Amino acid sequence: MARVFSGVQPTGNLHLGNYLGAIRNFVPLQDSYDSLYCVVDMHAVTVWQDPAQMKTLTREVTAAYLAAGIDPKKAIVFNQSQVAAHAELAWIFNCVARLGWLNRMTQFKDKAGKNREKASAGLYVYPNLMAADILLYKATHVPVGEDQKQHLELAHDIAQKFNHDYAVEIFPQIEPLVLGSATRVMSLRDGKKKMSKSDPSDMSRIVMTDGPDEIAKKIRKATTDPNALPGVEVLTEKGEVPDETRAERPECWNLLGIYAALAERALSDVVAERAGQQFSAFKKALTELAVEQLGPVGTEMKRLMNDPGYIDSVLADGAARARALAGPVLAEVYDAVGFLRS
Ligand code: AQP
Repeated sequence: MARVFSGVQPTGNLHLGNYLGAIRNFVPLQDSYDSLYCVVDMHAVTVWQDPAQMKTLTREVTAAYLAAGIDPKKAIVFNQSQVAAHAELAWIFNCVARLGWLNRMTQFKDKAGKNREKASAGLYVYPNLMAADILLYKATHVPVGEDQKQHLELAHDIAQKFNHDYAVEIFPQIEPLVLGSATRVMSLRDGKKKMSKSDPSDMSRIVMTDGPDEIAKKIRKATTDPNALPGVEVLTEKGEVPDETRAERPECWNLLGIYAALAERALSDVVAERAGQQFSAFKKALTELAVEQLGPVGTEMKRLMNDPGYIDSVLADGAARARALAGPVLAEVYDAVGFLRS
């Protein structure tokens, strides 16, 4: 069976973008793929994390996976730092990836900002660790939001260079699975910025554990423009939003996209239904839908968070199963590299 790997960082503020762009899409895959879903705590510490919060936030991502419908008996659910082979393979990949490749990564540029000299070395080699996460299990399919596509291309290049340099066929081709219609959910305050955990404004994102009142308030206050909702005539023949059209009303298209994704309907269908409507009415409908879809997931997350013993047992079981898969692949890699093992 083909294998899927994906991960989410335990950096708090899990939001609608993480849910629609990644976590929700993991669920159906567990029935058709051998699946590993990781809480990537080693990625999280590439920027400063409060040690007093890390364990809670690791349990929170695990709770989000389970509450969304991931079954830990079918999929392997674990946190990265419990499987040392991730770091071991990442070191090999640090020696395979070229500086020129890493210099092109836009996420490093965004996260390091102007103060590049002060960024951690870990943040710079983050994509190499991500390549190791996937390739340690010879995973071929990686469900992610659109923002991770560049990192996956790099992982693919690392795999191919390793195979080429060591004249082996250890690593497979990697295919990104950018699924659903909300592959890039934007901030509720600024439709040109992606919805993000680290945005200083809480009003920019709907958090997975937000209750009905918080969801209603955030949607009511979401930035919009004074015009009514557009009709299908502005869409392409395939029902897509042309880039120039999106750029004219980014907040409007973001809310329509969120509605379509939550309802699991085609965007063109939603646009046809809502054409000419005022934002006040549309925001009410969007609030109802968001509360209906997210409410049960948030409630279940909170219930699971009250049972840390159970969550830790899921992670321990997942880590043991992950180590059993990772060991032979790392041995194959070390052999190819020529490391002496006694
Ligand atoms: N806005 C988004 N729309 C769609 N998908 C998204 N993802 C993140 N933001 C959006 C997807 O969520 C998965 C897990 O992401 P992560 O935990 O690695 O964190 P991130 O991408 O760093 O998340 P943020 O919110 O963007 O955090 P900060 O603020 O730290 O930059 C990935 O599959 C990602 O594509």
